[in-house]
Amino acid sequence: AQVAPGAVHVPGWLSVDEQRELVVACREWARGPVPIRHTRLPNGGVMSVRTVCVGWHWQPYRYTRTADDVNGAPVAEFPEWLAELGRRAVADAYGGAGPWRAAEYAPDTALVNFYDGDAKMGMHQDKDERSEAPVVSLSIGDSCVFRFGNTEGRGRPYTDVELASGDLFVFGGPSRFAYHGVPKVLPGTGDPATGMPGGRLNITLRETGLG
Ligand code: MD5
Ligand code: FE
Repeated sequence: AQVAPGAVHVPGWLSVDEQRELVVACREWARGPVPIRHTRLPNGGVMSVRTVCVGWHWQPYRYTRTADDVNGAPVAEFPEWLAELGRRAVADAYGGAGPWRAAEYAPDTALVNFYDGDAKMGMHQDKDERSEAPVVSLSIGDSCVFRFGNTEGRGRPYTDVELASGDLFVFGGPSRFAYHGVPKVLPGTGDPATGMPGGRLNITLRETGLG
């Protein structure tokens, strides 16, 4: 369903098997070479979600190849199968008619966010990428309330959408730079068969636009 121009929600896009494989991959990335951690913000705050990056390391508010703010290690390589999954996501969400051609989608970073029952993400824009390419978002585990806003500011108007395990969301075109956040996770709503015993996993694929 189109939530706004370029913003498409595809419920139940991932099979339980695909979700389980992604959980295994994310669990491996969470161990290293850069361990998953709560990101520290320059203003002294600490994010409630835990994040591990693949391909490029996001630190507020830039991308680097090494995790200078964690252990200095180079981040894990971005696998080709994940780029292929991203192209399939763009193709299925836009059906050949959206703001981006799936064959030309070449994500080079994934941000893996783990939310426990109390974690939230405040309203923000993703603008550290030097690319207009869409962001592909995959949700696994507990459902959440996802707040999709506007490009002007953190306030109204916004639309609250429930994102459940297996859901795909693609943000492209005019929606790419909209404010958005996760005001709450809904504990106990996941399917243990995915390998997530509790909490929510979100994987976002992006093009950094960096060489
Ligand atoms: C999440 N993650 O559920 C979300 C999914 C993040 C983040 O927000 O920055 O790690 S990605 C949602 C997103 C990305 C790019 C644009 C828009 C939404 N949007 O225009 O609404 O953990
Ligand atoms: Fe974001």
